[in-house]
Amino acid sequence: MINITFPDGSQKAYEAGVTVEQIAGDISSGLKKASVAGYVNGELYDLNRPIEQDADVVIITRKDEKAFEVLNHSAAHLLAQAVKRLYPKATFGVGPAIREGFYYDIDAGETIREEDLPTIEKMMHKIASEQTAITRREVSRKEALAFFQDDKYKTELINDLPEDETISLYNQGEFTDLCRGGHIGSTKNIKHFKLLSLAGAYWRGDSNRDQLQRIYGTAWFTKDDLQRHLKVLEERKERDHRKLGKELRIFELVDDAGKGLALWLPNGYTVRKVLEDYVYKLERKAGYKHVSTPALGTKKLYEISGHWSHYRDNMFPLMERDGEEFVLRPMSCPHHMLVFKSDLRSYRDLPIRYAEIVTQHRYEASGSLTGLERVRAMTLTDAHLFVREDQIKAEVLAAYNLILQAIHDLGLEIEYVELALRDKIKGKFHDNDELWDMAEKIMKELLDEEGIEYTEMKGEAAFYGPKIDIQVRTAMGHVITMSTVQLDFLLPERFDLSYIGSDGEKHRPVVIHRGLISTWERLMSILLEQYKGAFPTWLAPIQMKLIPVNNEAHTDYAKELNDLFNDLDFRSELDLRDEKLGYKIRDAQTHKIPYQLVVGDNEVNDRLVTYRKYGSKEQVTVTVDEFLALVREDIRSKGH
Ligand code: TSB
Ligand code: ZN
Repeated sequence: MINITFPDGSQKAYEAGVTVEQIAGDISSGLKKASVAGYVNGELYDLNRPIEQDADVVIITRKDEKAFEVLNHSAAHLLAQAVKRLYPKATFGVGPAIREGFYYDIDAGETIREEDLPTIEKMMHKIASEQTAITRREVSRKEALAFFQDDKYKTELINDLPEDETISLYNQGEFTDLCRGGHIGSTKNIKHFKLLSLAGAYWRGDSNRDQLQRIYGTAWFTKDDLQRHLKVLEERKERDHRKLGKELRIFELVDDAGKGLALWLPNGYTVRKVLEDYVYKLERKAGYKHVSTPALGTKKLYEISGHWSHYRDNMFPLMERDGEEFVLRPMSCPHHMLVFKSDLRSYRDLPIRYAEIVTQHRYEASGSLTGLERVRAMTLTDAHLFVREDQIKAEVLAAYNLILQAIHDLGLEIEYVELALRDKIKGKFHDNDELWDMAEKIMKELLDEEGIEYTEMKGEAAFYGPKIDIQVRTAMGHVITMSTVQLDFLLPERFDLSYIGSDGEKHRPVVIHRGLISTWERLMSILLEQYKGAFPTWLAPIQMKLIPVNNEAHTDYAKELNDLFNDLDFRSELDLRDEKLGYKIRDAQTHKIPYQLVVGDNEVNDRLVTYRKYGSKEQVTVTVDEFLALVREDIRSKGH
């Protein structure tokens, strides 16, 4: 007999070999039905895995988040089994559960197409209806290697497992997978699922290795939950910045221009210009000085900074002409170091904050490029702050708070704050442990002192130091970095920067790298998705559209208004196209223009404005002055 202890402290004796499912059933039949897996002494256990010794047991039911993960992980196995039946030559990479579903990386031996997904899904349903038990078996490393001897991916995974790791195989019918578990007991429990999409994925995320095909799907416990989720996905598609960017004529990505090299169209450029003015003013007020430096630099500059040895994979290849070597810059920090060095500095001059809206180029893997979200040519709202050691915390905090203000002004929401630290991967980070320890300690202390909640991410630091990254969630559901504050003791040393202290001696400043609101590219992708393309008035490319009811009778007055609005720095346009009124109104509507002004007899005769605000059905008639006042207030408040 073994002793089972429950979360409330109560205990009960069972025969050794009892399962979580039996224990749940012993408590109530309802619990048995709702149970999905269990924690046995903290380890995830399948419902049907025997418990052999005394244990603390927590039953995981459908309501728990973990249950969703278990279900989706089992759905990934079901997908692999179905693919194997349809493509007998298929081998598999990894197939985990993810936030809203699952995926499996597949080498099918031939190309799977989007149109094949329904067939695969049908096969999954067929296998599910076979009601096969999903069972676990622990094996030795030797057995595991023998079992997967013809499968190079699984063989590599097995060889990479730590020596003391228990290796387990999961079996369902003719299909067996290398897997830690847990799983859902039987294929019959996987009923409500859908395959969603197909993408390319490199084996182990390494662009030098095999390209596999990744099938994404999602599985739920009830039909209703699945339907609801599919609806959310549909709505998200409507928000996809790639779709909106095209419809609203914000940007284009054209093959002949180059992958990840976006063309900004007039509407997009206008928003960008407004944002640029906004950033310039915000930074000036906060004590930043603006500089401008070239997009091209010498190779030597990047050798000094360390980019050449740590960041070269992300850089476009070297250019050479008449014995001179150039690189297209991936970052502006080296230039800003030189700007700092261009003069003698005293402790009284610090902090010095150099800001620049920087166009830079990075060679991102082609598979990772996503609309405007991840591109190869980008313009960053960048700054480098040169500070004394006693100023570090105050300046990091002030930079962080300025970021919060900008994010608030833009109406965006932070998903979470991440503290990106180094790990021991060779070559990726500079190797002065002392500087790393110091920088990481300061960042942690600061976040703790300020009560800022954060998630630590090892291995995500910049090569020169730790970063506080502010993360947002995109409409498609992935989390990306919006803003960043980074602490750097390395570049000041490499560039031999100094200032004269109050003691008359030379001292080394510290550098804080700061990205305010990301790059225009990434920011635009986030804004489009956040606002579904309906920009608040202060950002809207066109703020008001004037539409005369009758081109002959009403044009003069409409033109007069349009001139007045433009003179007052509003972005106003007059629609004089030879089209029907209804068409023009619909057109202004599809372009999500904040104010739509229809000019007819009434407006002309009484010198009035009749407007309709985007998103409202109501037509409002006011005097010109009233209209100006309300638009001014709308712009001033940034729509808040
Ligand atoms: C902040 N040297 C620092 C700078 O001083 C730097 O470049 N940091 S960074 O590498 O983290 O990049 C800054 C920001 O640029 C990121 O936080 C992210 O918002 C944005 N960004 C990075 N890569 C891309 C890309 N490929 N496409 C669009 N935006 C990007
Ligand atoms: Zn920098």
